[in-house]
Amino acid sequence: MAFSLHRLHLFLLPFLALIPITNSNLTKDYYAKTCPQFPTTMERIIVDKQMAAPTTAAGILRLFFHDCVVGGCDASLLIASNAHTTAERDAELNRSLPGDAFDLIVRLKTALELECPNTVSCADILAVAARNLVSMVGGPYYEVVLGRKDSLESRASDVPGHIATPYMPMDKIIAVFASKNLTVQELVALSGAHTIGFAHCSEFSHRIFNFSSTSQVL
Ligand code: HEM
Ligand SMILES: *[C@@H]1O[C@H](CO)[C@@H](O)[C@H](O)[C@H]1NC(C)=O
Ligand SMILES: *[C@@H]1O[C@H](CO)[C@@H](O)[C@H](O)[C@H]1NC(C)=O
Ligand SMILES: *[C@@H]1O[C@H](CO)[C@@H](O)[C@H](O)[C@H]1NC(C)=O
Ligand SMILES: CC(=O)N[C@H]1CO[C@H](CO)[C@@H](O)[C@@H]1O
Repeated sequence: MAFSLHRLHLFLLPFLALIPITNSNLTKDYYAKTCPQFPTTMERIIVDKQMAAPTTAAGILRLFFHDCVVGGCDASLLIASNAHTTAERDAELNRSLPGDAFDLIVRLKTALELECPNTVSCADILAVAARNLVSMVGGPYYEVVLGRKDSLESRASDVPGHIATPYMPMDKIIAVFASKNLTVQELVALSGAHTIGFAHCSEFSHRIFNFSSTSQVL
C-alpha cells in the first residue's frame, strides 16, 4: 500500500462533476449557524480513527465513490438491510466494502447527533470525511459544499450496472462511466484512487500468470 498521492488532484476534479453544484442549494457554510462545531468535531474524530486504523482513508474514499454512483451522493450506501429489503451495502458487488469506513461514519454521526441533533446529514459527513482523509494522506485539499439530504431508501438491486467490476471488459467499464457522463479521461483519472488501499487476492489472483489453485489465497 502506497500513501503517495501527488497525482490525486487528477482524479478528484472529475469526481466533483457528480455533484451538480450549479443547480443545487449546496453552500460552503450550510452548518455555520446550526452546527458551528461541525468541522472541528469531524477533524478530531477522523484524525483519531486514521491514526488507529491507517486503512480508513482508502476505505472511506471507496465508500464515497460507491455511494455517489448509485443514485447520487445521498448516503444510501450506509442504510442497513431489513427483513423486507436488502440494501445497497449488502449487494454482492459491495461485500468487500471496508468495515473501518462504516465504523468511522457511525462514530462521526453519533458525535454530531449529540452536539447538534437532527442537523448534519450522513451524506455531508461522508463527503467531508473523504475530503479530509484524502488530504490527510497527502492528497490535495478542496472545497466541499454542504447541504446534501440523506436518501430514505437503499436497494441492493439498484447497484448492478452502476459499478464497474474487475471482470468487465474495457468497453463495458467505459460505458458504465459514460452513463454517469464521465469521459474516458475522467475514468482514467478517477482510477488513480487505487494509488491507496487494498484489494483482496480473490479479486485478481486468477489472472496471475501460472496461478495454481493450490497456492494459498485469501
Ligand atoms: C474503474 C472502475 C473500478 C473498478 C473495476 C474498481 C475495482 C476495485 C476493486 C476490485 C477493489 C478491491 C476491493 C477489495 O478487494 O476489497 C477496489 C478498491 C478500491 N477502489 Fe476501486 N474500482 C474502480 C474505480 C474506483 C474509483 C472511481 C474510486 C474512487 C474515486 C475507487 C476507489 C477505490 C479505493 C480507495 C479502493 C481501496 C479500498 C480499501 O483499501 O479498502 N475505485 N476497486
Ligand atoms: C432549493 O431550495 C428551494 C427553496 O427551498 C426549492 O424550492 C428548490 O427546489 C431547491 N432546489 C434544489 C435543486 O433542490
Ligand atoms: C448526462 O447528461 C445528460 C445531458 O446533459 C443529462 O440529460 C443526464 O441527466 C446526465 N446524466 C447524469 C447521470 O448526470
Ligand atoms: C508453473 O507452475 C508449475 C507448478 O507450480 C511449475 O512446475 C512450472 O514450472 C510453472 N511454469 C512457469 C512457466 O513458471
Ligand atoms: C469478494 C466478492 O464477493 N466478490 C464478488 C463481487 O461481485 C462479483 C459480481 O457479482 C462476483 O462475481 C464476485 O465473486
